Amino acid sequence: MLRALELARTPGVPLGPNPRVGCVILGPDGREVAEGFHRGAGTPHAEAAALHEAGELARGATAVVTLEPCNHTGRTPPCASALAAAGIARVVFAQRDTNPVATGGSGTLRSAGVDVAAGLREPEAREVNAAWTFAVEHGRPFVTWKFATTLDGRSAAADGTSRWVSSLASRRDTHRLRGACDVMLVGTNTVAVDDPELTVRDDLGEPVPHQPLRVVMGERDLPADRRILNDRAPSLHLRTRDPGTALEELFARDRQHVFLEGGPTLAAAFLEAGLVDEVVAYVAPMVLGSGRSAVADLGVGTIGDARRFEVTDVTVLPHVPGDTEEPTVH
Ligand code: AOF
Ligand code: ZN
Repeated sequence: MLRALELARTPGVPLGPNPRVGCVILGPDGREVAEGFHRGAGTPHAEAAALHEAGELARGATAVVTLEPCNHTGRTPPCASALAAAGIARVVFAQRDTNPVATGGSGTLRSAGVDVAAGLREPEAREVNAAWTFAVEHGRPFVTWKFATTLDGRSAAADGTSRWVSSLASRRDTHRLRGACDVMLVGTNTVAVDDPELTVRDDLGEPVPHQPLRVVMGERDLPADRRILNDRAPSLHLRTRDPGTALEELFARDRQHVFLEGGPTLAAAFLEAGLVDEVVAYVAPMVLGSGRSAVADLGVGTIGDARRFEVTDVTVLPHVPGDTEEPTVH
């Protein structure tokens, strides 16, 4: 299973709607006879890749898979039946597949006389596909809210200036995090005021190959000259102000991880709806005493009603030589 997990994590697989899955086939003497992993939506599943490599050696063998074999004909045929048809005697998998379209592989395998064991190294397998797992289990994408403030929680000075937010270290960090998501989300107001491009760029400012979908939500029309509508990455305008509706639409489009980069109003809407799952806060070592708050009024009047989170990680972002901006803590 450790080898199957390693296969699932093979670098270079493009981020897409499908989970990353690894599979190892062991002969009757316990030695590996074949292995495979999934290379992205539309390509063979891990089990199919391993069965292909195993050929006749699959007969009487054990398949070790990081995810329960699928039970459906989607972009590819069902793996549960393929494993049984190939003569696999035993399947050991880590994570149960609760994806409604694919679930039920264990039952199909058992009915075909295959011995099935579940749950080996399940936490590691869930971690490989954390966003996919969350989305399948909650029926909506996972939401990471990213924002930057001063020590006193201001995201811009009274005159609207906020240039320190673009410290080189925090910008690099943001691009890294954006690249791991499949949606970047802002409101129409941010697009009107800041006109962000919202692409993932390398240090030379060039867009990287994988670009998350750039999404603007809000009922207002967007002027056609906005950078978010340029052709450097795909973009989408969702004409709703309701966070739940927006997430529903994104889930329907197979999106699993939203990077929320909007301003105070959008942040407040998601927090109020209880739809922020993770927070990435860049805190600059400066105090303004006035200026725009990072979050609009949430209707919290007493401390007991505060929205609370747990600290999981604190990193001091090192100052990049030559950068004139202040260092930030992430
Ligand atoms: C994968 N790779 O190795 C396994 C998957 O319609 P499809 O072919 O895109 O199927 C996607 C679903 O199949 C996926 O969400 C998961 O539930 C199941 N198993 N998927 O992409 C694999 N074993
Ligand atoms: Zn499959």
